Amino acid sequence: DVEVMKDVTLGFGEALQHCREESQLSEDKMEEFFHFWRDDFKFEDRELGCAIKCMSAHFNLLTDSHRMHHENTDKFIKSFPNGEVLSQQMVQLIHECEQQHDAEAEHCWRILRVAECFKLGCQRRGIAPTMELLMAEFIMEAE
Ligand code: BOM
Repeated sequence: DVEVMKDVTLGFGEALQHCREESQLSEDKMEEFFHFWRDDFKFEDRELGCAIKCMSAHFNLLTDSHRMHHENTDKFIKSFPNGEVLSQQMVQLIHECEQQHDAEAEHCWRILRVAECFKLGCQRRGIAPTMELLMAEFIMEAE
């Protein structure tokens, strides 16, 4: 459900401010986290992987080995309206992506690859939020 994914993205994206400094992600590389869903978004910067790692840690979504904490991630997604309709699917998808990229030992690079795989998986399943939906909500929140 694209509406649920929109809310989860905007909620998750709130950690970006906390993580910019730690991850060395410059403002011009990604001013807002929802650009992640743009069709032309490039998964090239290790710093973005570091930022996603930091953002996940901010919400307690990582284990000691820097993999997704299944229970906490399920709870996090369920904390959004109708989150329960997507939580299992999202946890499953992220887990499959982690398995695909398990050979990458460097955490920031691995998490960047997992994020790219997650985005592709969401698009295939038709649960990726549209930019129109994200922009509209983002502007409303800012006002
Ligand atoms: O293996 C480390 C786990 C990190 C997974 C990161 C995948 C998510 C990419 C960022 C997109 C976020 C949108 C919503 C977040 C839901 C948790």
